[in-house]
Amino acid sequence: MSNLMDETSAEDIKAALQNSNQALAIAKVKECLEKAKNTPLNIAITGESGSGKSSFVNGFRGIDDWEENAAPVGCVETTTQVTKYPHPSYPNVTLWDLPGVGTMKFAACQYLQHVGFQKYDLFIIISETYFRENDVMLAEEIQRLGKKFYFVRSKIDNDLQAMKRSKKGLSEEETLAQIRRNCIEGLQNEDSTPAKVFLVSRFDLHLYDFPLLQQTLEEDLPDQKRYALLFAMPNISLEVINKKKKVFQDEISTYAFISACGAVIPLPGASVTLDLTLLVMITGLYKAGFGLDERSLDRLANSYNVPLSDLKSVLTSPLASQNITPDLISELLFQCVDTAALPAVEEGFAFIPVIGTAVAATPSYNVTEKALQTFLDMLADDAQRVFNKTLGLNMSF
Ligand SMILES: Nc1nc2c(ncn2[C@@H]2O[C@H](COP(=O)(O)OP(=O)(O)OP(=O)(O)O)[C@@H](O)[C@H]2O)c(=O)[nH]1
Ligand SMILES: [Mg+2]
Repeated sequence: MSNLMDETSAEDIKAALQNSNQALAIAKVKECLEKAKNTPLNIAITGESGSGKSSFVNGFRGIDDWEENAAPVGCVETTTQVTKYPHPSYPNVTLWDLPGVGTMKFAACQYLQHVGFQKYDLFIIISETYFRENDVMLAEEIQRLGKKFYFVRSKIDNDLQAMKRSKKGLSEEETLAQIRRNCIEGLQNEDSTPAKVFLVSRFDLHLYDFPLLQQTLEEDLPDQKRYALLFAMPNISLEVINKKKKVFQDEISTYAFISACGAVIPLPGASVTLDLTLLVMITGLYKAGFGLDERSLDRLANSYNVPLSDLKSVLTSPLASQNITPDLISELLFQCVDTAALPAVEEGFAFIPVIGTAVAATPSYNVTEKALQTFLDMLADDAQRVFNKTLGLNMSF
């Protein structure tokens, strides 16, 4: 079954089908997908005043510092409040902008109680120079409380600029290695294993260690939260786009199953019945997941300072460039699936009591599966084009 479905749910669905209770099976599948979509992920961002916490919160959510819902950046007055910033497209993913431990005049354990450490899945500790005693104590306390932490060294673009100006003759790689070494040495004590430090520029998230940070967080999170993170991530690499595609791909059979079970709408001119509204919904999920909806494209254009019209000019799929409606979906269905070649009568899938074999034999299932695969390919290709356009690359597909 789907990536997003736990074993207990899969068993419940099987049992419902074995009892010929299709309505219950569909309700269960929908419930699972809903649960996966709403899995909360809470990321706490902490660090000294001015280290770039709010900028990181914005960059991570793929929004510009000057947007309406942005965390205020470059403020003279440091906030002592914990502030919540939900992701604009995936509000189940929240970044929490915390005051720095140094600004609170608390010991690490009191600080963590004060900011309500229980609600966070992980902590990111940011510094624009090197990590201080406060940061190390905070990390130890986070670990003692059974949570994970990650050190981020911010404003790497500034360091690289400064190195160029200094005429010391260090290459970019040598400069990065030196910064990394300095940070790690500062964090080391006799009995600790070497810390990992991720070098990041808020303005170039696709460069340096941000992709590695994203991958590390993903690997450390349990399944449901991993998917929540993946979809909230800006498309900072082709790999991220491919990972999103893979998760959607693994769900196709589940969606096709629901569509075939809930096959109430005859597709005009064809011998199959489909749940077209469901296809509209799923294709909408793909579009939003790849950041191809109007709001996400607009945010991307703002963040990278590129004209929105340039980004839109590379979209080739009508699913990306137009509103997704039942009419558009059925039009595309006729283009991508040979519906006329399908048998006129559907087999009753309730008689075969196992998911997969039960429904996979029906034309509705086959049409939905083929259609979703084609729609997914179209949208993933457009996401790649937009990514390449954004970075000013000239890769051909
Ligand atoms: N060049 C560069 N500047 C950055 C980067 N990240 C943040 N800044 C700048 O650093 C300054 C402080 O950034 P903020 O994000 O406001 O820092 P903060 O940690 O939230 O600050 P407080 O809320 O005051 O504690 C702003 O002028 C940002 O534009 C970065 O990666 N590169
Ligand atoms: Mg701030």
